[in-house]
Amino acid sequence: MEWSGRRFRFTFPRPVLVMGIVNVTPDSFSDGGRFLDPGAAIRHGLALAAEGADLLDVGGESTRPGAAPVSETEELRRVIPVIEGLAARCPVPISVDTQKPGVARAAVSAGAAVINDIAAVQEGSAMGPVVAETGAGYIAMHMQGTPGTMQSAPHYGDVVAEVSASLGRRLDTLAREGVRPGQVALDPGIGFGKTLEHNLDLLAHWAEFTTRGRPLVLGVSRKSFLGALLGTDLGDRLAGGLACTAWAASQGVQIVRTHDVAPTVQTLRVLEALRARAARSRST
Ligand code: YH5
Repeated sequence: MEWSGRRFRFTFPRPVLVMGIVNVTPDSFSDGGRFLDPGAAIRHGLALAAEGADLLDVGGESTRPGAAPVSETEELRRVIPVIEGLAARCPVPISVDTQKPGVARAAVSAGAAVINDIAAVQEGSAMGPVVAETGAGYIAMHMQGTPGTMQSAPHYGDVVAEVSASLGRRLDTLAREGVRPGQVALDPGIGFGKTLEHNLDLLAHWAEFTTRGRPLVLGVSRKSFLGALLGTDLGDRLAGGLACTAWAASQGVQIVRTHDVAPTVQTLRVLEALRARAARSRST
């Protein structure tokens, strides 16, 4: 299996890729706006790459439940200088976390290799043609509702079957719009229009998503469901996130999106050593 675009190529099987989060928002849950200054965001991205990030995900719109939408002009003002700065200084592919086709197009012009779209399954998404025309990689994430409404009353019959079917329909639509399947990675969208039980079902049955034949992205870093499970604040969810990473790695995941690159890299290195060892005969 391969995931590639005009500026990048990853061939699987290979060790799980780590995508480091670079927030450029004043109201971000986790970083409290520390990186609104482009210079600080660029330094943070470079530090994550030095910790072993394989991709850097730059986002300028908070998607916390109920967060106010950001105008296209403001989102461009936040992310473009950071993408330009990182692309000039850093060899790892950059993704742009945006729902807006205009921001995605400008981000690719500024050097981004991947479009990370949390609104991929929204009715009337206009992102497909941008992915087709730019040749960028694409992460299609599932969300029920919109960030403004998604946590009010998430509802599914069979959450795993419905999320998988929704991602499958998105793959079909993208193909009709001229996107190569090899450009696309899929993300069940942990925390996006899901209750705690829905999130646990998606993780517990993660292996079912591997049947789509596309790389899978896991995003659990510091999320509320970990707080609900553990009774911990934002600053105390790392171990919970690493447990999810280890579980997903055992079930089949290709990309893990995280704020905490160094501990995630360490976790995955140990898992990889164990996986390689288990495939061999025992020493005597
Ligand atoms: C994702 O899962 N998530 S932004 C609330 C938090 C902490 C973190 C309550 N973009 C994903 O990270 N893109 C976001 O604490 C994403 N997959 C992909 N592909 C939300 C986020 C967060 C929200």
